[in-house]
Amino acid sequence: MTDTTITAVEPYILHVPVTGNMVQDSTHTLTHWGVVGTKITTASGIEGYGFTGTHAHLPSDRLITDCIRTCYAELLLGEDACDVQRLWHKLYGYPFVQWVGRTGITHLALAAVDTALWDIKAKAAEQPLWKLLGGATVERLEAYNTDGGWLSLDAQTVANTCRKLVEQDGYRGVKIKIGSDDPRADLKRIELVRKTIGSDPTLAVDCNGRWNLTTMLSIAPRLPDYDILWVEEPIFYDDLAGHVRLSQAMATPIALGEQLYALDNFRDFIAAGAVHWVQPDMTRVGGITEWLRVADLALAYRLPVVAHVGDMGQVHVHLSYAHPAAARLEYIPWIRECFTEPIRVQDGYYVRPEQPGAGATLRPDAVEKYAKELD
Ligand code: 0YR
Ligand code: MG
Repeated sequence: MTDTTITAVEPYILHVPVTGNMVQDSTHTLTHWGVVGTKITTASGIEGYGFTGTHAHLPSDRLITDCIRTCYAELLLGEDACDVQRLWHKLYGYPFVQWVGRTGITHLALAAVDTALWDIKAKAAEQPLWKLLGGATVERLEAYNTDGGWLSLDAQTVANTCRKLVEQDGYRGVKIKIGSDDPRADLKRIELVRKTIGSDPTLAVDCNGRWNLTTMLSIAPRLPDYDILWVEEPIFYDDLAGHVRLSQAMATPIALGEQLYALDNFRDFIAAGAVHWVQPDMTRVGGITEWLRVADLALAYRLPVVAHVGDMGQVHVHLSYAHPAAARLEYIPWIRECFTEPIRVQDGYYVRPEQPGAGATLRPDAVEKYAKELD
């Protein structure tokens, strides 16, 4: 048996430039994606990697690595990395840490650790994670592309880029950002994109929590004209009652989940009928362990799961191939070059990974190029 006793926990921070060096949605402006995580070494020499995703703001990224270094590491050293479920609860339930953060920073840190543990478990089993989780439940996992739809691009550029994505690159679906100060301008943007890509490809829109119920209700009746697959984060992330009212009043389905931290939050939204496309992100919900619970919950309600890719798909491709509720997966290519097995989309479908592990193993040259100091 491979000795997977944990001997070292070493956090890291990488800042990797985004496409075109700057993108905006209604709520965020970013120049880099933060790959903030940890390497975990075991007695046998197997190294696990796991990370969360941030908007590459060094002071807040360091809160995450500090949590791993100063609180979680001592709970992990000497433990068997393969006891993933037990260790998740040991860390999550650690009273001192839970007191200061049942969600937020501590949860992003937990996601990095949990992923590294799953990575070790899969490497020890010499299997890609999707295989360890029980095998692929679909032949091909559809990818949809978000990287052409930024709010920082003018409507014509978005429309042209989306046309290229579907006509040349083979995507069957795209997502564009909305949520500007002028909702009528957003409607024009949606109209132009739909006209440009034609009626076949799916078109989703993402408001990133920016609008209120009144604004959203004012444009909702127009959305069916453009055959919108879903409206994502239409109003503020935690407004459960607002989402319930919106889902009763709007014909277009609602997608959300990238800002929800725990199984309990998903239970509330799902049970209330406030979400149709369930979008857990393993980098936010405390890792793979909790993501699988959320996906099981969605399955119990027969709702489709479309992970939000805070990991840019590196790990979610494994989870989505393995989980029967997963319906498709977002694609954004920003951090591919950091990994020994970068995600790949061919003819609109994700290529199934082959390397043992969870897909998070860093290339040394990427670390060299993008690493930031922890102090
Ligand atoms: C960039 N995907 C999202 C990015 C993305 C955000 O701000 O973080 O747009 O997370 O909403 O669906
Ligand atoms: Mg989103």
